[in-house]
Amino acid sequence: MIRKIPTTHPRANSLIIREKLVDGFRNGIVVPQGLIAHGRGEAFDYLLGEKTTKYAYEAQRAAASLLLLSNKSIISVNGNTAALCAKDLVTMSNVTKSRIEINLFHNSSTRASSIARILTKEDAFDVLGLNSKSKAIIRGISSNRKYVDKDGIMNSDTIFLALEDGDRTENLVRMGKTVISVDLNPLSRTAIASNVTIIDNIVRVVPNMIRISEQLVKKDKSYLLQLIKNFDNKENMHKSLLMIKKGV
Ligand code: PTJ
Repeated sequence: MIRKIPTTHPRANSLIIREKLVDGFRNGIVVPQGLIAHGRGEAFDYLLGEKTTKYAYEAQRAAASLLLLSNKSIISVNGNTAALCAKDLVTMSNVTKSRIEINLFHNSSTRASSIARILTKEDAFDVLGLNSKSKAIIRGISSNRKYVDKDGIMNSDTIFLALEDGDRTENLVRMGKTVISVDLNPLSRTAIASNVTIIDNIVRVVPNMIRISEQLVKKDKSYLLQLIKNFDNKENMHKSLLMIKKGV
């Protein structure tokens, strides 16, 4: 049960996010390490003014274009993202025609099943990452993140992920996958290795991605291709970093 936060509290949004994660921890969705990881993200979010910057928005438009143009896109879900935005992730998977795969750093079949349950409750059509018979291994990764679904991440062309471990991101890019990451830390290995890096909070990114995708899905393929061509990830990340340095 999520503790009620008075909406008049000056830091209400931030406190509500914390409560969702604590609730997710109590329900076996989030690992204790996920609470620590959130703290790191929260500090960067504070420096970004807790809002989507125009650079993050540009990255989201490029990311939505890539997902819409992909044939086999996947949204990778972990404990934190499930606790924070399960419903929106399901909507985003429908709008962008991406499949959902659960992929955990701290692997546990019980937790994966609990996460699948909340996604299914939000009307997820299918959730990958649970079937041991469909398991494939990404070579070169020591953590449990190496276990992926052979019909999902292994066979995908584009992967949307958040709060990700740098080893897996680097390996996925090496395998020729197009990686879109959401990471509030522009200095993380995931942020640096990704093809499109969204420096923003996952709680704002996913609703934005839904709105942007709903608009872009009506556009021609050439429009989306141009949007991707005009996007420079390194420059975009650099500008986000400057915003953090200067203060928004
Ligand atoms: O559920 P599991 O087992 O897969 O575990 C997930 C965690 C989060 C514990 C695991 O992936 C982990 O340890 O992550 P890291 O390596 O600490 O990376 C988390 C990154 O996400 C950091 O760079 C944070 O700044 C960033 N981050 C944290 N919260 C958010 C975020 N980025 C966007 N939105 C957030 N809300």
